[in-house]
Amino acid sequence: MSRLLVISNRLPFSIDNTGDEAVVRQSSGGLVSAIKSYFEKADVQDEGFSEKLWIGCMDGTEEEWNTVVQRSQMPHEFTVEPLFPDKKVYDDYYNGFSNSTIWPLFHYFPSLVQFRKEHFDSYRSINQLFAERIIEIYRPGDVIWVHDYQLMLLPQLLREKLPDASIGFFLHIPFPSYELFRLIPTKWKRAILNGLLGADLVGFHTHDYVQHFIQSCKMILRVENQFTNILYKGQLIKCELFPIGIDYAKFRNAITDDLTVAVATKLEDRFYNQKILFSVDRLDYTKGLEYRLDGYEEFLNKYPFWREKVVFILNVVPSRDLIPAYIERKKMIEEKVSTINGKLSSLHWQPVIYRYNHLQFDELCALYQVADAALITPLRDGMNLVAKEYVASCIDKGVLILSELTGAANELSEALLVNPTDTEEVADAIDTALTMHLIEQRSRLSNMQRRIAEYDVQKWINDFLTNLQDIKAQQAAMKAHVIKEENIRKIHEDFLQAKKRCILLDYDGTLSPIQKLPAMATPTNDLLNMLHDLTDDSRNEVVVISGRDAETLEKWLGHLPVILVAEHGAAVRLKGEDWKEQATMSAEWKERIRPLMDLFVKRCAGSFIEEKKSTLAWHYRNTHAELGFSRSRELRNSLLQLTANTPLQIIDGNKVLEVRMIGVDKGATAMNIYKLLQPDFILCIGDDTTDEDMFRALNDKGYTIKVGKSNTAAEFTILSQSDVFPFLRKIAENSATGVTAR
Ligand code: GDG
Repeated sequence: MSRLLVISNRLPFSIDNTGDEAVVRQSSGGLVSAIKSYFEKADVQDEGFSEKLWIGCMDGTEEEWNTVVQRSQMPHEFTVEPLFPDKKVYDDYYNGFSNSTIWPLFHYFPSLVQFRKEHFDSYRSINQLFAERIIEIYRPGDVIWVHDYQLMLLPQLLREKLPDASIGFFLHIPFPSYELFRLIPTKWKRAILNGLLGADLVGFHTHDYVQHFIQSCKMILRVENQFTNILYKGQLIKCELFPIGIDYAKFRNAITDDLTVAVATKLEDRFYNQKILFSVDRLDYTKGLEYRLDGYEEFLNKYPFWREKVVFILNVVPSRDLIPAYIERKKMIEEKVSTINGKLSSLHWQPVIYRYNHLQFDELCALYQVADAALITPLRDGMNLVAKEYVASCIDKGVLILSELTGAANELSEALLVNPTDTEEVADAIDTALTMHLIEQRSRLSNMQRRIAEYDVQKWINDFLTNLQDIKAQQAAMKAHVIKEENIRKIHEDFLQAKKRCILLDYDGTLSPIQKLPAMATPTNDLLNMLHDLTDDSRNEVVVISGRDAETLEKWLGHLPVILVAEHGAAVRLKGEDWKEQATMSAEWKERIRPLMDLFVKRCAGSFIEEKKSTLAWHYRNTHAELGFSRSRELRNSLLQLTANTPLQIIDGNKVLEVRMIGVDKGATAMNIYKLLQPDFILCIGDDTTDEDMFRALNDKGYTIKVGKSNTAAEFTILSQSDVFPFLRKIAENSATGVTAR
């Protein structure tokens, strides 16, 4: 049975040195809450894992850890693998790149972002440290699940050493829009995307984050995607949304838990004649605490009726208190609390009760249960578990006021959704919440509770792991098509036995790599020599079948004894003969099509028209990736209208739209050549969508091979254009052997 390796920056504990003896303390935070509940609850056997390991950093030294562990109770549900990085490197990685670059940028605070090379270098070193330890621990069959923004380089570092491993990655914070992501220096942003694409499955909280990530990959790495699948370095990678859930049962069970009931009763007694407004967050500028306080102050000013009848319990949990932006924030919040309390308190009433501390679980649940409303108003939040935990804890009353800028707002639509910076809207929402009829409160709560109960943390984890398994299965199915040594051997055998062989080869993307401009794809000497070797054997007929015009093919390959097919079959040059056009066409139609293509060249910078004898092509490979694609769809629609009821067809190629006469395609042309030559061996290789016609026509007659991974009618695939040459070389060598043997 396989093991589950969960990797996160920190382990879910810290060493507390404040007492007489150092002890291990549980830490709080969204990621820890989720994974810990899963680990504590899940029956190891049910989950299909023989063991669960949690790998993460610990502060202090290994010796301290060993001493503390002996004294403290460690979890028995999972095995802990602590890492002890160098303090300075860790500081630059954690307080530096992770929390002073990625965190502010991904939460839309570009003004707080620092770009420092030494921070990024340390980020890379710590990711490398994780990679080394995981590679040591890894056993084939293990499932590796990497968590969060501190470890975005790790999946690729693992992939390089463990090419077959199942690697999942989940980002707990937002993935920002491309406009923000592109602010990162080029080398680093490429490294981050490349790092993440080392995973088989990349998970996010919301659809928007998935789309932002795919857009950045397309714009920066120029990768291709099919819906939420990305093809990268020959690997299929799935990007999917998995909105994180909570341990619903744990919060429901707390309702009857003695300790929690005792705290809740005390709170109710203390505030028996007051409504309770509650919030709990880590201290973080993303949580919008100053705006929240402004909104509350505005509420007390706009609705003075509520003075002395409401109290706001604001619990802030210490976090990242070495980073200046956090220290400043704490000061600002504390000043604001003092101002509100100073201005509005009476002898019997204090409007804000502020705590800067960690709450025990029973205290947290009791506060959730007694609060008449929760005020959860981050300026940005990947998801926000507090909102879900509050809803889960409500018994027969409670209103959630939630920022629309949290991931949770997508699922909790019955909350009072507010823009956190709009203090008047927040003030009004507090009033609406506190005056809402109980029937309405319960109806809103029960809808949200049903949803949260259904997709709890257990479902979230299972869903992620099942998707990871599925994508591995899809990759395996795709790999089945990838040509293997045994297939190549069989092709060689058939080739050597054949008396008449026909080898049909597409040019761009097959014999020659795709270039920025068509004119740059001139054949190399190696290619010419290889074609020459192939044609040296009189049993071989080599056909270069291309979308290029006859003039270019003649210039580049005309001296070789090969059959040349130009413009997908519009013109053919048999061996030793002149070019023959397959259909006599007037070029008149081009005059109607060209103005439309011209218009699109103007509307899409980087696109250009290629005019061939019987084809007009609009290329968009050098354009802005998304704009180019969307303009190509518009142009295609306009062309379809313009060519309706005419003998013209539109061919959707690889970053090119072509217009030409119906009936001229590589499939029909390949069939004509087949009939003419009557070979007993056929090998056909191509990369483009236009080559699919040829594969379909020849599939039952010989070997068809597609270059690149995507859906194809061909029997085999070769992963990259650079692999075509060695493959053909092998055939050419055997062919030469054949010549010698004759
Ligand atoms: C990140 C993303 C995403 C908080 N204070 C105490 C305490 N907590 C627990 C809460 C909750 C968790 O910590 C906080 O989770 P959030 O989701 O609200 O926020 P982040 O820590 O920023 O989490 C976030 C999350 O990851 C999961 O993917 O939702 O968007 O930023 O579970 O209950 N627990 C206790 N005492 C406290 O004082 N016991």
